[in-house]
Amino acid sequence: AEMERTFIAIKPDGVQRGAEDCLELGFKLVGIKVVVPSKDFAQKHYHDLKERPFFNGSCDFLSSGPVIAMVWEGEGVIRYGRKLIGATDRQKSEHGTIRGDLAVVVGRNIIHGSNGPVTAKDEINLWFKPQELVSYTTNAEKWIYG
Ligand code: DAT
Repeated sequence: AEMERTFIAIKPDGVQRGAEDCLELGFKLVGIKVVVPSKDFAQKHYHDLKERPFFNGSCDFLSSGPVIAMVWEGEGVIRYGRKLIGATDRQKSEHGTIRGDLAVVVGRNIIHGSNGPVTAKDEINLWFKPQELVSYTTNAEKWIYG
């Protein structure tokens, strides 16, 4: 598989509930920062949902407090990240997923993860400047990738 990068964010409810350490991926963290997104910024992040009835509410919510924004790197990291996060609606999330275990209602679901390579690229560009991302090799990589 291709080495890829995904954008993951702990949303304001996840930060307030102390879920910031709930991500234990065997992947490489290449960018992280704490931001309070403006409403305008949240609208850019959720632009795909512009026509949906919950668009405004989702943007208000995302901009309501600190978000922990991250970029993770590895083979298959986009799909694996989504799997670990669980379904949008907590009721449809499996046990052992972050949303399945921690979320209660659909609009308050703790965490965001890019849903594919195109959105991952867009979201990383929106949230991070290139110089905020690092490239490095971990000692574990030769064991992980062979
Ligand atoms: P995801 O966050 O799983 O990628 P999405 O992109 O479809 O899901 O929606 C983005 C956010 O919008 C989601 O995390 C919570 C909110 N949302 C989605 N569907 C909703 C609904 N039916 N009612 C209320 N909020 C919703």
